[in-house]
Amino acid sequence: MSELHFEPTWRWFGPKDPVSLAHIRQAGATGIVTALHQLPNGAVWEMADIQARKAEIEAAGLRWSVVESVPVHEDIKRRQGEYRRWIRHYQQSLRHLAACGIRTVCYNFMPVLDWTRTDLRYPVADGSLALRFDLTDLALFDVFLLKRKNAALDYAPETLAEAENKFDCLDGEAAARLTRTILAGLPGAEESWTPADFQQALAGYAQLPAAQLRDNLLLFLQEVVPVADAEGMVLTLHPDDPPRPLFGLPRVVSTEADYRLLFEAVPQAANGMCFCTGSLGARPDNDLPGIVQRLGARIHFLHLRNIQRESDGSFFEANHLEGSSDMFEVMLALVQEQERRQASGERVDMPLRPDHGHQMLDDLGKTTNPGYSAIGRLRGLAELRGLEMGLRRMRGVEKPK
Ligand code: DNO
Repeated sequence: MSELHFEPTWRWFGPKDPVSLAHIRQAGATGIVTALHQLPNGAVWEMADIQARKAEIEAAGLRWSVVESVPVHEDIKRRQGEYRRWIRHYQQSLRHLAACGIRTVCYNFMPVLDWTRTDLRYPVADGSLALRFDLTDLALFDVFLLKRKNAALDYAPETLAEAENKFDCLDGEAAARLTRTILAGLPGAEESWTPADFQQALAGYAQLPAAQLRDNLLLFLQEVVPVADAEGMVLTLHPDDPPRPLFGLPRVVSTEADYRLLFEAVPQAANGMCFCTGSLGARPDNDLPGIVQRLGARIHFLHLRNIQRESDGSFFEANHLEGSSDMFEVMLALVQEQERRQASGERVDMPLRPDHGHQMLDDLGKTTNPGYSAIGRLRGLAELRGLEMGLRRMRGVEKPK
C-alpha cells in the first residue's frame, strides 16, 4: 500500500496571531489554515491580497492548505438585500483562490452567531483550562440578561429554575463576562454584537423558519458549487456549533440527515463537508464513525477534537483522545475512507487540524486566542498523529523511507 496521510495543518489567524508560523512548524504541521480576516464579509478576495498572505506562509516553510473561512454574508443566509451581489463576490473570491492554487475552502451557515461557548476558562481536573457550553448559563443569559421575548419557552423548567437561582447570586462582573463570552465573537467569528444589536439581528430572523434557511443554503450552494467544481476546488461546510438552535435562531447543519439532504440536492463532489468531530459530537445521535462510513466521499477537511457531553446538552472540550467520542474509531473510519479513495482513484487529500486545545503549561500565563493556544493544540496534534501512524502501520502501510 503506498503512503497515505492526513496533511497535518494548523489554524493561524494571520500576522496578529500570538502563535507564529515558525512555532507552528515546530509543532509538526506542514499546512496552514487561515483566512483574510482583515476583509469585511462580502468583499471580493483580491489576488494580490491572497498572494501576499500565501508568500508569507511559504516563506516560513509551510503551505496555505485550506481557507477557513470565506464567510457567508448574512444577506445570503436571509436571502434579502444585496444577496445576489454577495454571491457574485463569493464566486469571484473562489476563482481568485483557485488561480492562486488554494483549493479547499471552509465556511459555515450559522445565522448571526458563529461557534458559541459560555465559559472560556473552565478548569478541568489536571489544572488546564477548557472551553465550555453550559445550558443553564445560556438560559440565564437569554432569559435574565438579554431578556429575549418568549425565551423561557425554549428551555426545560428545571433548566430555568437553575438559571434563576444562579442569576440571583450573579455579580455584575460575572454577568458582564458571560455577556462578552457569548456576544463578543470567538476567534474566527466575523461578527461581534452588543446586546442591543444582537436583539435587532435576532429580530431579523423572526420570520425565517428553518425550512426557509435551508432553502437559502441550497440556493447558495446551487450558485457556488458549480464554480468550485469548474475550478477543481472543494467547499467544506462546517457543522453548527453547538448543533442546536440558539436564541430562537434556526440551525440547519447539525446532523447527518441535514448533510445528506444537501448532498442529494447538490450532488457535485465539490459540495463537501468539514468533518468537525467536536461540533457534531455534541449530539449523542450523531454517530461519528458511521457518518464517515456513509458520507466519507464528501469529507474534505478534518477538525478533530473531543467533547465531554453532559445529560442536559451541556459539554466541555476534553483532551483530544478523551471525552465522549471514540477517537480511535473515528480515526480508523477516516483511514479506511482514505484508503477507499486511493483504491478508486478519487481525490485523497484530507487535511487535518487539531481543533482547539486546552490552555495549559506556559500558555496559562499568556494572552491567547480562546481554544487556539499553542501548547494544547500541539498536544492534540501529537496525539492524533500518533494514533494515525499506529493505525496505518497496523494496516500494513510501509514505514516512510
Ligand atoms: C471554531 C471553528 C469555527 C469555524 C467556522 C467555519 O473553532 O471551528 O470558527 O471555523 O465556523 O466557518
